[in-house]
Amino acid sequence: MSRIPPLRVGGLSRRDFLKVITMATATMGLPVEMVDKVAAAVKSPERPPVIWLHFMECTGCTESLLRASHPPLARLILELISLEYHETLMAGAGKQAEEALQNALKKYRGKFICVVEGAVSTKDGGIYCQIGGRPALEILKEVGGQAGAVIAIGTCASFGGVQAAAPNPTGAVGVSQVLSKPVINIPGCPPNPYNFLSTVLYILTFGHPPELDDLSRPMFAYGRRIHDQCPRRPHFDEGRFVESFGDPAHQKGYCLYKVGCKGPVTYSNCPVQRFCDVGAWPVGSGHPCIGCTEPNFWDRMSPFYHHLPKIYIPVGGGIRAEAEKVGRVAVGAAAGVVAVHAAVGVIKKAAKGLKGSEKEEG
Ligand code: FSX
Ligand code: SF4
Ligand code: F3S
Repeated sequence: MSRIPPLRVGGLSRRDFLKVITMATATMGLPVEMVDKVAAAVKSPERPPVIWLHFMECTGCTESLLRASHPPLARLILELISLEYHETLMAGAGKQAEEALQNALKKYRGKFICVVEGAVSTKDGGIYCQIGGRPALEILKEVGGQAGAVIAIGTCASFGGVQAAAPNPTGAVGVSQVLSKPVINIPGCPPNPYNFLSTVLYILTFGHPPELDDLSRPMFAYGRRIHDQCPRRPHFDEGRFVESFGDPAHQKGYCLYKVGCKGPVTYSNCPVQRFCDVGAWPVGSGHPCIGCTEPNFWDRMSPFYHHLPKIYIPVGGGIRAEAEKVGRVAVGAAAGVVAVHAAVGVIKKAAKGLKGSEKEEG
């Protein structure tokens, strides 16, 4: 950042700007010294064009990004990218919207980021999810196929989500099961907006995506189990469990394992990267984690209020190896990290050639 700091950055007060950037830098697991570098990437006029597709979902992913209770985060995301098409946010509708999509495809072919929200129906030619009379399956192939990089936001787009729960009547799948190119997954139902923002910021700052796990999720956000970061963990280790909701143990904030917590087999940063301004997250609010960042969680993690059969309550502390096996069951294709790096490199280069933004600096 400059020595004489501007009062406003990209429409945000300098205070709000720094707050969001510092949080995003911490989310990436980077030291505080990197805040300057990340801030410089945000202030750069290179804004990657984004085409944002909506398929089978509840729109909670967009809602969690843009919720009114935290406007600086939403504003920064909208400043950071050049949103060319987004059905929830755009003013145009019908033919006008279709035109906007086609124009953006022509203008930014191979250079835009395709963000997908929602699962894709594949059964019977994908007819169970259509937009403007076209199956989502066809739209995804057309748009995703021309994108420089693809990000699946939310568990629906990453792994199919609730739509893919048994018996999955529409043949719903995640984006990576349709496209034959790498996809970065940001799961969660809904995902934490900072995980999305930090992923985009990481790409803009370093010119390549962050390290990904075997399910193509950024390691900085999904590299550790809920259970290993949970403030209730000392109760688990000491065998202090909630037996039923509302009992004295629940009121004392004991471990929720026996009432169904899937934290031992769920990989996410929820305990440290909480939601909303009040720092809420399921376990912190007294509800078991239902494993919403994991593939097929509607089937694998339910019944939600029963503990996982393969995990034992430890005698003498520690989690048994069985939990590790259950937690790392990979479902669906994991994208190759090298290929993702290459694809995003194209975006970074392309963004350099794009017209600068109108960000305020004064
Ligand atoms: Fe899915 Fe997004 Fe769950 Fe909803 O739109 S990840 S249903 S909370 O939010 O796609
Ligand atoms: Fe926390 Fe759940 Fe693990 Fe208990 S089982 S320590 S509540 S993550
Ligand atoms: Fe989802 Fe569990 Fe986090 S339910 S929001 S992964 S605590």
